[in-house]
Amino acid sequence: MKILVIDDSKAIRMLVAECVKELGHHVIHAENGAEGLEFIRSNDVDLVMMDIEMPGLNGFETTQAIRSLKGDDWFPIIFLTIKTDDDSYAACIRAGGDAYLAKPISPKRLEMQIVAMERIYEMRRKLHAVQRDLIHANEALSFASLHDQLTGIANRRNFDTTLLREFNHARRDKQPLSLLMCDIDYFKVYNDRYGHMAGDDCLKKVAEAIASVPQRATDLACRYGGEEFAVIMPNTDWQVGRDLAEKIRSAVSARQIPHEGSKADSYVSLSLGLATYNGQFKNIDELMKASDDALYRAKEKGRNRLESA
Ligand code: GH3
Ligand code: MG
Repeated sequence: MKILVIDDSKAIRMLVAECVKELGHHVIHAENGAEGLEFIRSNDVDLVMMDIEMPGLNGFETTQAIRSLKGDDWFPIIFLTIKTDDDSYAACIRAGGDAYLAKPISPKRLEMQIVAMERIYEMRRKLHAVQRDLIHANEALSFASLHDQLTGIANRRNFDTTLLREFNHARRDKQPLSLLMCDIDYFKVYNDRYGHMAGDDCLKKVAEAIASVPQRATDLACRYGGEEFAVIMPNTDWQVGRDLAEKIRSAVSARQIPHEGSKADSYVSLSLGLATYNGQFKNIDELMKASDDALYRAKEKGRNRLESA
């Protein structure tokens, strides 16, 4: 443990340091409350042993300052005091102390007090480790709940909540909102020819290509389902939406993923449908229907192209 000893008496500090070092702990000295507080402000400590009567801040004041500085980051504080009456003991505990040792200090009691505090320290360390693991597990869970396992981009659930939120923003702020639906051409044929594993690999590359185009933090590329992708583009008008959609189509073509069974191109290609909300749709279903209809037209017209509403 890293033990901070705050006492204006050098003799006491030396005595404590000797005992503590023998137990294999690291000791830091501070001559007064202000110096101890300064150390704690920028360093981690595991245990504080502190005199009560000191020039400047006394032990109680220093303890209160430490507790308010550290908030939930608790560590034990042991007072070293000549006052052993009940009132002094109560004052120690009320001030935020955890134990006290009477002066003159008995090395044996000091040692045992540290052993007892070490047990609490160890429990606290384990608790922190479990807490850290829980935080990581929570982060991983929340990422998994919003991202597609295969491609790593946003999933359908993420799409649904984001589209609804952005639609409401667009309606309230009277801003455009573009929604692009993308579908891989002849993907069933691709799977049949190259196998399901190669199909999965293709989906990953296509997702990466699609997600590489939109640059704004508010844009969201999603795997809508199967071999269908969607891109939500808030504050994006029809013309800019079209430019981005064309860039997405080119980005996928540029990956040059061979697709011998496709009648649209010799490489994997996308058909895309864009719709831009400008106040004309009552809800997201109408916006989605408009981009779906545009996608359908792109398929009808021969695939590997963009159609927009
Ligand atoms: P179109 O050009 O009209 O879009 O035809 P298509 O073959 O792409 O469309 P269709 O809906 O007929 O077939 C989609 C295929 O996508 C069928 C399905 O097996 C495949 N697919 C969907 N999800 C996955 C997946 O996660 N992995 C793989 N490998 N294939 C998938
Ligand atoms: Mg398809």
